[in-house]
Amino acid sequence: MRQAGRYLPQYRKVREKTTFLNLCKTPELAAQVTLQPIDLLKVDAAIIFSDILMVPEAMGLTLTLNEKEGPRLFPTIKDSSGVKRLKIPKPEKAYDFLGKAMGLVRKNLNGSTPLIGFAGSPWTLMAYMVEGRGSRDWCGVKRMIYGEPKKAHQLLSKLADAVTDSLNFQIESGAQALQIFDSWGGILGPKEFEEFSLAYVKRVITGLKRQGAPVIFFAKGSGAQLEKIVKCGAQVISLDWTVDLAWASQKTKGKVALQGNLDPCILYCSPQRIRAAVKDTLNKARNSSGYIFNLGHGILPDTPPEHAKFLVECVKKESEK
Ligand code: 1CP
Repeated sequence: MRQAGRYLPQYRKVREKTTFLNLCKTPELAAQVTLQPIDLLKVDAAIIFSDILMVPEAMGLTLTLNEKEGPRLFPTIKDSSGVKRLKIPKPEKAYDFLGKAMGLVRKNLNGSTPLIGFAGSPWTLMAYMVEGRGSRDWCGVKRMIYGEPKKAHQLLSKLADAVTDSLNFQIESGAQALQIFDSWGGILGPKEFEEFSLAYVKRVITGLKRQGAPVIFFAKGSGAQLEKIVKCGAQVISLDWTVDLAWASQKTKGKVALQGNLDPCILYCSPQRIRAAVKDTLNKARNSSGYIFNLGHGILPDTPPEHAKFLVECVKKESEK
């Protein structure tokens, strides 16, 4: 989960010389930082270095990213004319850099490690496009779904098409699994989650030409909706640490595999503490129908890299037992 990033000195070295957007859009550099955690941590999968906000940018919004403020999108979507102005990008053109970076990564990995492609869920992208940035309470986007649901559905429908196209393009470019990040589904009530998030995730998954590639759905903060989420069409459900994996295994047995769900803050602690948390997580997942160890959310920028390395070694050792 954000395994390439600022906590790695090797990433910071590449990033010092260029902007984040330039890094994403220069295939050689994007490939280089994608491969760093494979070499340094020995993780079992590569995830292409990009960002979920590349799709809104390709649809016509301006994306900026500065270190202190995080990403910004403008103009924000306020009304139907804002929705109408959004383009459905032609993936070969809009994400040419991404396709090339994936080609380079696949060539370098030479079959040894699988490559994951990804996108934000339509709902999570809509939240950023209406607010223009990450938000504490997401009032603007909530006002739209409660007050002007028709407008929200117009936007989500367009986003579902753009996300489907982006993921299909990534499959064609070499992705061997796809992950859909619904980072902000958890701010919604159960009914709204189904109507504004899950319905569009289902639509995206239905539109995929997967060619056997499994789909992983990351349901941040939405553990309470697990029974509905199981039916979204994904082969794997990725959970955060607020969900008990033993409970989730029981609910999903025979239906989907699970991924997750260690709190990334564990990585601030001692190796002993990390090992205990890994053992506990693996133990809770032992009755699931397939399991992929992961963090429950993105690795934090001040994580000691040697702790991340220890985590990977520990997971490999403990899961052999
Ligand atoms: O300054 C820097 O160098 C930029 C920091 C950074 C990085 C390393 C951003 C800005 N994005 C990324 C890469 C990234 N983003 C990856 C790379 C692959 C990997 O995992 O190694 C992935 C998969 C993402 C996905 C992403 N971007 C999500 C979904 C997952 C999640 O964390 O919930 C989200 C919500 C974003 C938006 C985003 N991009 C960047 C930041 C700081 C944020 C969060 C902004 C916020 O909500 O406040």
